[in-house]
Amino acid sequence: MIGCKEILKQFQIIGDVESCKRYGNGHINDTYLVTTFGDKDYILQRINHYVFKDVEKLMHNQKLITEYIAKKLKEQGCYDDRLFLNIVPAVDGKCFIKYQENYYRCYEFIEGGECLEKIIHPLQFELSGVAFGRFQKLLDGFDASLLHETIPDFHNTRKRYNNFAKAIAEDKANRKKDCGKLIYEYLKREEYCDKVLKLMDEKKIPVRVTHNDTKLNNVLIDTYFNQPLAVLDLDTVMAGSVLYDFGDSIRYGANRGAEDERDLEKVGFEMELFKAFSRGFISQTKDILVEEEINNLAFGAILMTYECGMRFLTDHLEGDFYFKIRRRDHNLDRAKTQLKMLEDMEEVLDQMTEFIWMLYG
Ligand code: ADP
Ligand code: GN1
Ligand code: MG
Repeated sequence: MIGCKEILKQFQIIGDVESCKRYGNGHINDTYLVTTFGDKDYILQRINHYVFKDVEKLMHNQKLITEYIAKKLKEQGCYDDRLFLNIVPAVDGKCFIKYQENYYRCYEFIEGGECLEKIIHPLQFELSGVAFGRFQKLLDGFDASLLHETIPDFHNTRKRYNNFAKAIAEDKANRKKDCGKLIYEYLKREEYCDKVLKLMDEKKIPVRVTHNDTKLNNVLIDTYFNQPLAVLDLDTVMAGSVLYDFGDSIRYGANRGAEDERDLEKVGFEMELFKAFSRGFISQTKDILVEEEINNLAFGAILMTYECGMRFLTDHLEGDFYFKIRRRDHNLDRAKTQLKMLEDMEEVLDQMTEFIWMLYG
Protein backbone atom coordinates (compact mmCIF):
# COMPACT_ATOMS: atom_id res chain seq x y z
CA MET A 1 0.00 0.00 0.00
CA ILE A 2 1.36 3.42 -0.98
CA GLY A 3 2.27 5.55 2.03
CA CYS A 4 1.75 2.67 4.41
CA LYS A 5 4.96 3.24 6.39
CA GLU A 6 4.24 6.98 6.70
CA ILE A 7 0.75 6.24 7.97
CA LEU A 8 1.80 3.51 10.39
CA LYS A 9 4.48 5.75 11.87
CA GLN A 10 1.65 7.82 13.27
CA PHE A 11 0.25 4.91 15.32
CA GLN A 12 1.67 3.40 18.49
CA ILE A 13 2.76 0.19 16.80
CA ILE A 14 5.27 -2.16 18.40
CA GLY A 15 7.85 -3.74 16.09
CA ASP A 16 9.10 -2.90 12.63
CA VAL A 17 6.63 -3.26 9.79
CA GLU A 18 7.23 -6.26 7.55
CA SER A 19 4.30 -6.02 5.12
CA CYS A 20 1.00 -4.25 4.55
CA LYS A 21 -1.48 -5.99 2.26
CA ARG A 22 -5.16 -5.73 1.34
CA TYR A 23 -7.22 -7.93 3.61
CA GLY A 24 -10.79 -9.17 4.13
CA ASN A 25 -13.98 -8.74 2.15
CA GLY A 26 -15.79 -5.78 3.69
CA HIS A 27 -18.01 -3.72 1.40
CA ILE A 28 -17.19 -0.37 2.98
CA ASN A 29 -13.69 0.39 4.29
CA ASP A 30 -10.27 -0.44 2.79
CA THR A 31 -8.65 -2.95 5.10
CA TYR A 32 -4.95 -3.96 5.28
CA LEU A 33 -3.19 -6.59 7.30
CA VAL A 34 0.04 -5.23 8.71
CA THR A 35 2.60 -7.80 9.75
CA THR A 36 5.59 -6.83 11.86
CA PHE A 37 8.87 -8.43 12.89
CA GLY A 38 7.61 -8.17 16.48
CA ASP A 39 5.00 -10.25 18.33
CA LYS A 40 1.94 -8.40 17.16
CA ASP A 41 0.27 -7.83 13.83
CA TYR A 42 -2.23 -5.10 13.07
CA ILE A 43 -5.22 -4.15 10.97
CA LEU A 44 -5.00 -0.79 9.24
CA GLN A 45 -8.15 0.70 7.76
CA ARG A 46 -8.81 3.62 5.51
CA ILE A 47 -12.17 4.78 6.73
CA ASN A 48 -14.78 5.28 4.04
CA HIS A 49 -15.38 8.97 4.38
CA TYR A 50 -18.15 9.00 1.77
CA VAL A 51 -20.19 6.71 4.05
CA PHE A 52 -19.00 8.03 7.42
CA LYS A 53 -19.08 11.80 7.25
CA ASP A 54 -17.89 12.50 10.79
CA VAL A 55 -14.86 10.38 11.68
CA GLU A 56 -14.36 12.04 15.07
CA LYS A 57 -17.85 10.96 16.16
CA LEU A 58 -17.45 7.52 14.58
CA MET A 59 -14.30 6.81 16.57
CA HIS A 60 -15.68 8.37 19.73
CA ASN A 61 -18.40 5.68 19.62
CA GLN A 62 -15.89 2.89 19.02
CA LYS A 63 -13.72 3.96 21.93
CA LEU A 64 -16.66 4.02 24.32
CA ILE A 65 -17.98 0.66 23.15
CA THR A 66 -14.69 -1.24 23.16
CA GLU A 67 -13.75 0.09 26.58
CA TYR A 68 -17.18 -0.73 27.98
CA ILE A 69 -17.09 -4.28 26.64
CA ALA A 70 -13.54 -4.89 27.89
CA LYS A 71 -14.56 -3.66 31.35
CA LYS A 72 -17.70 -5.80 31.41
CA LEU A 73 -15.80 -8.92 30.38
CA LYS A 74 -13.20 -8.33 33.08
CA GLU A 75 -15.96 -7.94 35.67
CA GLN A 76 -17.14 -11.37 34.55
CA GLY A 77 -13.63 -12.74 35.11
CA CYS A 78 -12.81 -12.95 31.42
CA TYR A 79 -9.42 -11.58 30.44
CA ASP A 80 -9.15 -12.97 26.89
CA ASP A 81 -8.34 -9.94 24.73
CA ARG A 82 -9.41 -11.81 21.60
CA LEU A 83 -13.03 -11.27 22.65
CA PHE A 84 -13.12 -7.59 21.80
CA LEU A 85 -11.60 -5.16 19.36
CA ASN A 86 -8.51 -3.28 20.58
CA ILE A 87 -7.99 0.14 19.05
CA VAL A 88 -4.33 1.12 18.64
CA PRO A 89 -3.96 4.80 19.56
CA ALA A 90 -2.19 7.27 17.33
CA VAL A 91 1.00 8.86 18.66
CA ASP A 92 -1.02 11.97 19.55
CA GLY A 93 -3.36 9.78 21.62
CA LYS A 94 -6.33 10.02 19.24
CA CYS A 95 -8.10 6.98 17.76
CA PHE A 96 -7.47 7.90 14.13
CA ILE A 97 -5.22 9.97 11.94
CA LYS A 98 -5.67 12.09 8.84
CA TYR A 99 -3.20 11.56 6.01
CA GLN A 100 -3.57 13.30 2.65
CA GLU A 101 -7.34 13.82 2.76
CA ASN A 102 -7.98 10.31 4.07
CA TYR A 103 -8.71 9.03 7.54
CA TYR A 104 -7.08 5.91 8.98
CA ARG A 105 -7.43 3.81 12.11
CA CYS A 106 -5.57 0.83 13.44
CA TYR A 107 -6.57 -2.23 15.47
CA GLU A 108 -4.61 -5.06 16.99
CA PHE A 109 -4.92 -8.06 14.71
CA ILE A 110 -6.83 -10.78 16.54
CA GLU A 111 -4.96 -14.05 16.17
CA GLY A 112 -6.48 -17.48 15.90
CA GLY A 113 -9.85 -16.42 14.53
CA GLU A 114 -11.47 -16.62 11.14
CA CYS A 115 -13.98 -14.29 9.56
CA LEU A 116 -15.99 -16.75 7.55
CA GLU A 117 -17.59 -15.78 4.28
CA LYS A 118 -19.68 -18.92 4.20
CA ILE A 119 -20.84 -21.49 6.74
CA ILE A 120 -19.31 -24.93 6.24
CA HIS A 121 -20.88 -26.50 9.31
CA PRO A 122 -23.99 -25.26 11.21
CA LEU A 123 -21.99 -25.21 14.46
CA GLN A 124 -20.00 -22.28 13.08
CA PHE A 125 -23.20 -20.32 12.66
CA GLU A 126 -24.32 -21.25 16.16
CA LEU A 127 -21.03 -19.79 17.45
CA SER A 128 -21.64 -16.65 15.43
CA GLY A 129 -25.03 -16.45 17.17
CA VAL A 130 -23.33 -16.79 20.55
CA ALA A 131 -20.91 -13.96 19.68
CA PHE A 132 -23.59 -11.54 18.50
CA GLY A 133 -25.93 -12.54 21.33
CA ARG A 134 -23.15 -12.01 23.87
CA PHE A 135 -22.39 -8.63 22.29
CA GLN A 136 -26.04 -7.65 22.71
CA LYS A 137 -26.12 -8.82 26.29
CA LEU A 138 -22.86 -7.06 27.20
CA LEU A 139 -24.24 -3.78 25.91
CA ASP A 140 -27.58 -4.23 27.67
CA GLY A 141 -26.77 -1.61 30.31
CA PHE A 142 -24.99 0.83 27.97
CA ASP A 143 -26.59 4.27 27.71
CA ALA A 144 -27.58 4.66 24.03
CA SER A 145 -27.69 8.44 24.34
CA LEU A 146 -23.86 8.48 24.66
CA LEU A 147 -23.55 7.28 21.07
CA HIS A 148 -23.59 9.45 17.97
CA GLU A 149 -25.72 8.38 15.04
CA THR A 150 -22.93 7.50 12.59
CA ILE A 151 -25.31 6.93 9.67
CA PRO A 152 -28.65 8.63 10.25
CA ASP A 153 -31.69 6.38 9.84
CA PHE A 154 -29.50 3.39 9.07
CA HIS A 155 -32.29 0.85 9.57
CA ASN A 156 -35.22 3.13 8.96
CA THR A 157 -36.72 0.93 6.27
CA ARG A 158 -39.34 3.55 5.39
CA LYS A 159 -36.58 6.04 4.56
CA ARG A 160 -34.69 3.34 2.66
CA TYR A 161 -37.87 2.75 0.66
CA ASN A 162 -38.21 6.47 -0.08
CA ASN A 163 -34.59 6.59 -1.29
CA PHE A 164 -35.32 3.58 -3.47
CA ALA A 165 -38.40 5.29 -4.97
CA LYS A 166 -36.30 8.41 -5.64
CA ALA A 167 -33.59 6.35 -7.35
CA ILE A 168 -36.22 4.75 -9.57
CA ALA A 169 -37.71 8.12 -10.47
CA GLU A 170 -34.33 9.72 -11.22
CA ASP A 171 -32.83 6.68 -12.95
CA LYS A 172 -29.43 8.43 -12.95
CA ALA A 173 -27.46 5.53 -14.40
CA ASN A 174 -30.16 4.70 -16.98
CA ARG A 175 -30.50 1.14 -15.66
CA LYS A 176 -34.19 1.04 -14.74
CA LYS A 177 -35.15 -0.45 -18.08
CA ASP A 178 -33.18 -3.64 -17.34
CA CYS A 179 -34.58 -4.41 -13.91
CA GLY A 180 -38.29 -3.65 -14.04
CA LYS A 181 -39.43 -6.98 -12.63
CA LEU A 182 -37.01 -6.80 -9.70
CA ILE A 183 -38.03 -3.22 -8.92
CA TYR A 184 -41.65 -4.31 -8.91
CA GLU A 185 -40.94 -7.15 -6.44
CA TYR A 186 -39.35 -4.73 -3.97
CA LEU A 187 -42.02 -2.06 -4.37
CA LYS A 188 -44.72 -4.68 -3.89
CA ARG A 189 -43.49 -5.41 -0.37
CA GLU A 190 -43.75 -1.83 0.89
CA GLU A 191 -45.91 -2.95 3.81
CA TYR A 192 -42.77 -4.36 5.49
CA CYS A 193 -41.36 -0.88 5.99
CA ASP A 194 -43.36 0.38 8.96
CA LYS A 195 -44.10 -2.65 11.12
CA VAL A 196 -41.02 -2.58 13.38
CA LEU A 197 -40.76 1.23 13.37
CA LYS A 198 -44.34 1.34 14.64
CA LEU A 199 -43.69 -1.25 17.35
CA MET A 200 -40.70 0.79 18.49
CA ASP A 201 -42.70 4.03 18.41
CA GLU A 202 -45.37 2.43 20.54
CA LYS A 203 -42.63 1.19 22.89
CA LYS A 204 -43.70 -2.42 22.42
CA ILE A 205 -40.17 -3.16 21.25
CA PRO A 206 -37.37 -1.50 23.25
CA VAL A 207 -34.65 0.62 21.73
CA ARG A 208 -31.31 -1.06 22.50
CA VAL A 209 -27.70 -0.49 21.64
CA THR A 210 -27.26 -2.76 18.65
CA HIS A 211 -24.51 -3.60 16.19
CA ASN A 212 -26.68 -3.16 13.08
CA ASP A 213 -24.32 -4.93 10.67
CA THR A 214 -24.12 -8.47 11.99
CA LYS A 215 -23.07 -10.37 8.94
CA LEU A 216 -20.94 -13.44 9.24
CA ASN A 217 -17.64 -11.80 8.30
CA ASN A 218 -18.05 -9.23 11.04
CA VAL A 219 -17.32 -11.76 13.75
CA LEU A 220 -14.25 -13.86 14.43
CA ILE A 221 -14.63 -17.55 15.14
CA ASP A 222 -11.89 -19.80 16.45
CA THR A 223 -12.73 -22.73 14.18
CA TYR A 224 -10.06 -24.95 15.71
CA PHE A 225 -11.31 -24.80 19.29
CA ASN A 226 -14.88 -23.93 18.23
CA GLN A 227 -15.06 -20.70 20.15
CA PRO A 228 -16.65 -17.38 19.25
CA LEU A 229 -14.19 -14.50 19.51
CA ALA A 230 -14.62 -10.76 18.94
CA VAL A 231 -17.39 -8.96 17.14
CA LEU A 232 -15.81 -6.59 14.60
CA ASP A 233 -16.89 -3.68 12.43
CA LEU A 234 -18.32 -1.41 15.10
CA ASP A 235 -19.03 1.50 12.74
CA THR A 236 -22.76 1.14 12.97
CA VAL A 237 -23.20 0.39 16.66
CA MET A 238 -26.06 2.71 17.52
CA ALA A 239 -29.50 2.73 19.02
CA GLY A 240 -31.62 0.11 17.26
CA SER A 241 -33.64 -3.04 17.67
CA VAL A 242 -32.42 -6.54 18.45
CA LEU A 243 -34.48 -7.61 15.43
CA TYR A 244 -31.97 -5.85 13.20
CA ASP A 245 -29.02 -7.78 14.63
CA PHE A 246 -30.73 -11.13 14.61
CA GLY A 247 -32.24 -10.47 11.18
CA ASP A 248 -29.10 -9.32 9.42
CA SER A 249 -27.16 -12.38 10.55
CA ILE A 250 -29.85 -14.65 9.15
CA ARG A 251 -30.04 -12.64 5.92
CA TYR A 252 -26.41 -13.34 5.17
CA GLY A 253 -25.50 -16.54 6.97
CA ALA A 254 -28.60 -18.69 6.50
CA ASN A 255 -28.26 -18.37 2.74
CA ARG A 256 -26.97 -21.59 1.20
CA GLY A 257 -25.32 -19.51 -1.51
CA ALA A 258 -23.24 -16.36 -1.53
CA GLU A 259 -24.70 -12.88 -1.20
CA ASP A 260 -23.60 -12.15 -4.76
CA GLU A 261 -24.16 -15.58 -6.34
CA ARG A 262 -25.22 -15.26 -9.96
CA ASP A 263 -26.78 -18.70 -10.21
CA LEU A 264 -29.99 -18.28 -8.24
CA GLU A 265 -30.47 -22.06 -8.14
CA LYS A 266 -27.64 -22.09 -5.61
CA VAL A 267 -29.23 -19.42 -3.42
CA GLY A 268 -31.86 -19.96 -0.77
CA PHE A 269 -32.85 -20.03 2.87
CA GLU A 270 -31.61 -22.97 4.97
CA MET A 271 -33.80 -23.73 7.97
CA GLU A 272 -31.03 -25.77 9.63
CA LEU A 273 -28.73 -22.77 9.56
CA PHE A 274 -31.47 -20.54 10.89
CA LYS A 275 -31.98 -22.95 13.77
CA ALA A 276 -28.28 -23.11 14.53
CA PHE A 277 -27.89 -19.32 14.72
CA SER A 278 -31.08 -18.97 16.76
CA ARG A 279 -29.81 -21.49 19.32
CA GLY A 280 -26.58 -19.55 19.77
CA PHE A 281 -28.19 -16.12 19.87
CA ILE A 282 -31.02 -17.04 22.23
CA SER A 283 -28.62 -18.86 24.57
CA GLN A 284 -27.14 -15.43 25.35
CA THR A 285 -30.15 -13.13 25.12
CA LYS A 286 -32.90 -15.31 26.56
CA ASP A 287 -33.27 -13.28 29.77
CA ILE A 288 -33.30 -9.84 28.22
CA LEU A 289 -35.72 -10.19 25.30
CA VAL A 290 -39.34 -9.13 25.72
CA GLU A 291 -42.29 -11.04 24.26
CA GLU A 292 -42.84 -8.72 21.29
CA GLU A 293 -39.17 -9.07 20.33
CA ILE A 294 -39.35 -12.85 20.45
CA ASN A 295 -42.52 -12.78 18.34
CA ASN A 296 -40.79 -10.71 15.69
CA LEU A 297 -37.21 -12.03 15.53
CA ALA A 298 -37.98 -14.12 12.47
CA PHE A 299 -39.71 -11.19 10.81
CA GLY A 300 -36.49 -9.25 11.53
CA ALA A 301 -34.76 -11.60 9.08
CA ILE A 302 -37.34 -10.80 6.41
CA LEU A 303 -37.09 -7.08 7.11
CA MET A 304 -33.28 -6.96 6.97
CA THR A 305 -33.21 -8.99 3.76
CA TYR A 306 -35.83 -6.74 2.20
CA GLU A 307 -34.03 -3.59 3.30
CA CYS A 308 -30.58 -4.75 2.22
CA GLY A 309 -31.84 -5.96 -1.15
CA MET A 310 -33.51 -2.62 -1.68
CA ARG A 311 -30.27 -0.81 -0.74
CA PHE A 312 -28.31 -2.89 -3.27
CA LEU A 313 -30.86 -2.12 -5.96
CA THR A 314 -30.87 1.58 -5.07
CA ASP A 315 -27.08 1.66 -5.39
CA HIS A 316 -27.30 -0.12 -8.74
CA LEU A 317 -29.83 2.41 -10.02
CA GLU A 318 -27.73 5.32 -8.78
CA GLY A 319 -24.50 4.04 -10.37
CA ASP A 320 -22.74 2.05 -7.59
CA PHE A 321 -21.45 4.75 -5.26
CA TYR A 322 -22.01 3.09 -1.91
CA PHE A 323 -21.14 -0.62 -1.87
CA LYS A 324 -17.83 -1.78 -3.31
CA ILE A 325 -18.32 -3.64 -6.57
CA ARG A 326 -15.90 -5.98 -8.29
CA ARG A 327 -17.82 -6.54 -11.51
CA ARG A 328 -20.56 -5.08 -13.67
CA ASP A 329 -24.06 -5.49 -12.18
CA HIS A 330 -22.60 -6.65 -8.88
CA ASN A 331 -25.21 -4.77 -6.87
CA LEU A 332 -27.93 -6.02 -9.19
CA ASP A 333 -26.85 -9.61 -8.57
CA ARG A 334 -26.87 -8.95 -4.83
CA ALA A 335 -30.39 -7.52 -5.01
CA LYS A 336 -31.53 -10.68 -6.82
CA THR A 337 -30.14 -13.05 -4.19
CA GLN A 338 -31.83 -11.04 -1.45
CA LEU A 339 -35.17 -11.37 -3.23
CA LYS A 340 -34.70 -15.13 -3.50
CA MET A 341 -33.96 -15.34 0.23
CA LEU A 342 -36.95 -13.16 0.93
CA GLU A 343 -39.33 -15.36 -1.05
CA ASP A 344 -38.05 -18.48 0.70
CA MET A 345 -38.42 -16.99 4.17
CA GLU A 346 -41.90 -15.65 3.48
CA GLU A 347 -43.04 -19.22 2.97
CA VAL A 348 -41.74 -20.45 6.31
CA LEU A 349 -42.05 -17.42 8.57
CA ASP A 350 -44.45 -19.18 10.95
CA GLN A 351 -42.13 -22.18 11.29
CA MET A 352 -39.24 -19.88 12.04
CA THR A 353 -41.15 -18.09 14.82
CA GLU A 354 -42.38 -21.40 16.18
CA PHE A 355 -38.81 -22.65 16.45
CA ILE A 356 -37.72 -19.55 18.33
CA TRP A 357 -40.51 -20.02 20.85
CA MET A 358 -39.48 -23.67 21.21
CA LEU A 359 -36.09 -22.48 22.44
CA TYR A 360 -37.92 -20.87 25.31
CA GLY A 361 -39.17 -24.33 26.18
P1 ADP B 1 -15.87 -3.20 6.43
O1 ADP B 1 -16.59 -2.10 7.14
O2 ADP B 1 -15.30 -2.78 5.13
O3 ADP B 1 -16.71 -4.42 6.34
P2 ADP B 1 -14.45 -4.52 8.62
O4 ADP B 1 -14.15 -3.69 9.83
O5 ADP B 1 -15.56 -5.46 8.70
O6 ADP B 1 -14.60 -3.53 7.36
O7 ADP B 1 -13.11 -5.30 8.25
C1 ADP B 1 -13.00 -6.07 7.06
C2 ADP B 1 -12.42 -7.43 7.38
O8 ADP B 1 -11.12 -7.29 7.98
C3 ADP B 1 -13.23 -8.23 8.38
O9 ADP B 1 -14.28 -8.93 7.74
C4 ADP B 1 -12.15 -9.17 8.93
O10 ADP B 1 -11.90 -10.23 8.02
C5 ADP B 1 -10.91 -8.30 8.94
N1 ADP B 1 -10.64 -7.67 10.27
C6 ADP B 1 -11.03 -6.44 10.67
N2 ADP B 1 -10.57 -6.17 11.91
C7 ADP B 1 -9.87 -7.24 12.32
C8 ADP B 1 -9.11 -7.57 13.51
N3 ADP B 1 -8.99 -6.70 14.52
N4 ADP B 1 -8.50 -8.78 13.58
C9 ADP B 1 -8.60 -9.68 12.55
N5 ADP B 1 -9.28 -9.42 11.41
C10 ADP B 1 -9.91 -8.22 11.27
C1 GN1 C 1 -21.99 -3.50 4.43
O1 GN1 C 1 -19.27 -3.17 5.97
P1 GN1 C 1 -19.84 -4.52 5.69
O2 GN1 C 1 -19.34 -5.12 4.43
O3 GN1 C 1 -19.68 -5.39 6.90
C2 GN1 C 1 -23.04 -2.54 4.97
C3 GN1 C 1 -24.17 -3.34 5.63
C4 GN1 C 1 -24.78 -4.30 4.61
C5 GN1 C 1 -23.67 -5.20 4.07
C6 GN1 C 1 -24.19 -6.09 2.98
C7 GN1 C 1 -21.98 0.52 6.90
O4 GN1 C 1 -21.43 -4.24 5.51
O5 GN1 C 1 -25.19 -2.45 6.08
O6 GN1 C 1 -25.78 -5.09 5.21
O7 GN1 C 1 -22.59 -4.40 3.52
N1 GN1 C 1 -22.43 -1.65 5.95
C8 GN1 C 1 -22.68 -0.32 5.91
O8 GN1 C 1 -23.28 -7.11 2.74
O9 GN1 C 1 -23.47 0.19 5.12
MG1 MG D 1 -17.43 -5.65 7.75
